[in-house]
Amino acid sequence: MKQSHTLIPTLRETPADADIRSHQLLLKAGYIRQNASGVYSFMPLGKRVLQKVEAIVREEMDSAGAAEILMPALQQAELWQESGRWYTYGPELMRLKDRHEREFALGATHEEVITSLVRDEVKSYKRLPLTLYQIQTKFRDEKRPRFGLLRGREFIMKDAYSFHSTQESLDEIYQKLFEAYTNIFTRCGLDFRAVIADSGAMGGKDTHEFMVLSDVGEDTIAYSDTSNYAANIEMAPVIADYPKSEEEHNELQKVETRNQKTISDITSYLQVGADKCVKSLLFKVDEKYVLVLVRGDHEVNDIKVKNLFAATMVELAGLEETQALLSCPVGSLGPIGVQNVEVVADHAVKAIVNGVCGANEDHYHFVNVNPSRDFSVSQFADLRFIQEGDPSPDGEGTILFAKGIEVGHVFKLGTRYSEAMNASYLDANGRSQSMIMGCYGIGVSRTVAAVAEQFNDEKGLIWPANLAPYHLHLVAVNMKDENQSILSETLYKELQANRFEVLFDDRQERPGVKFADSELIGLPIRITVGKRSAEEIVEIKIRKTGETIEAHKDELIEIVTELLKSL
Ligand code: 9G3
Repeated sequence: MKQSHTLIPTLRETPADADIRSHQLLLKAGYIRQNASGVYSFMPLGKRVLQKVEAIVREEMDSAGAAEILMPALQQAELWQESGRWYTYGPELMRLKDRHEREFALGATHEEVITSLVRDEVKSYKRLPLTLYQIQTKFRDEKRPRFGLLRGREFIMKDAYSFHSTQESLDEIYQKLFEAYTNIFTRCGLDFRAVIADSGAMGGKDTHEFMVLSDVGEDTIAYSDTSNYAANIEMAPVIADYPKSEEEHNELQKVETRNQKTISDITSYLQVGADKCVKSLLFKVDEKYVLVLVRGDHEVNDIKVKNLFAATMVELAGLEETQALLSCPVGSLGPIGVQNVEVVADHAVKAIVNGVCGANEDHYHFVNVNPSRDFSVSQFADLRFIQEGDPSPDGEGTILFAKGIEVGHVFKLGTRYSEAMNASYLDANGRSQSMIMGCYGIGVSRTVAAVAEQFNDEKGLIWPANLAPYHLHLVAVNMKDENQSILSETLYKELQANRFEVLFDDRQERPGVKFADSELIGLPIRITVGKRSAEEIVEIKIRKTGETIEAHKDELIEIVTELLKSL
């Protein structure tokens, strides 16, 4: 492709409103342009990278035995009403009406559509298992779109859905697609981990997220420093045991703690460690209120609270709700003497001896609190976030944290959608059974941004060879110089005849601009036709290392073929 024919609008300045490196560079190098908040156009270079990622995804999904389809983005409201999600999703689900006032959703995901498709076409167990996938645009009206392609409101997803007559069959396809995902992200050159994720009420044994390690990631991964255990921090169970201290149980006392509100106020005012404090938080769990207790140096994991009660909604009670229910401010909450709410506690609370907790009275706390003696809980459970230094849940090593970008997510759905939407088949005995389902997503446009985030330097992007928009950047320093224009045109033809993808910078631009653009765009190899073109000598430069080689045009193909193998 000649640059004088395409559109690569590189910027001299780094865009001010782009907060992370990949977003800055994809804009600055002319790969994407923003249309609206969270809505982007892929420019020629960006579109080619997107296609390279899609090609890898297709190869791996096809070899895993999945069949590609394409479903509509326009989805009838009736389907979402059948699954019930028309009513449970809020403004994030984009909705519209057609000219007849019929209601539609813009597809945020396709469980409803695929289930309605398969229930109409598959009636017998003989047609199962079946795995279908698509690569398609999704719409989610994110509250805070940010970081460019990492969190957009319109994005490209590969979403796959599998249908089974047995759990074993689902387990088998899940494993096969798990491996396909591993291949996909490995071929993209990404540093990723498959982490145990929270699947909501199912308790996490049924879902994994594929996380690219990155400081700009929104998710936190808890991983073992010795084994390959890795889990989304929301999911990671805590197996720490808490040694009970032998000290005497002193007499409970109520002390005045005027204006001491937070755990840190209390620990410094009463000179006790946070690990001796009982932190009490009031949560609204669906329609009821629950007082959740954790040790002062721990944090409540609301996902674990949600899973404990198999709730659909869990949120911290507001100040006025708290005041109304327990007639005291949040800073004085405690479990002692609480009547009208259920109290649950994290295991660590059980081991507290002579601790401190709120007295449910403004400006007062209790000291010498001993859980078994001074208050009762409906149950002790694992309710806290895992922390760095905790033992790894697989019993090997200790936990460290890392930030991750979620690029893939695989679920064992069970019959959640097939039951709600009557997707059933006749089994070998002629009995009607609900199909067992799995679903598997990859953020394709998000993966492009994750690669850009992982591969760049201060000059610009550095694409791995198999994802780069073109393999070679052929740059003629001065197209007015006859030797240079003849040699570069010849090379352009020869390289393409040898099946290299070549971007030819044939513009009438100053050399400095051409070289700066080349570093910014980030193709793996640059071939410069310059001052030694009369001797038919060119300069080869490797973008990743900066290394340059001078070579005669006749050895160019061989050298470049060899170099690309390791880039
Ligand atoms: C919605 C909206 C946002 C959503 C969903 C539905 C996330 C929604 C979860 C999934 C599950 C899997 C198939 C591919 C892999 C992921 N955000 N999810 O269902 F209406 Cl507005 O998408 N779907």
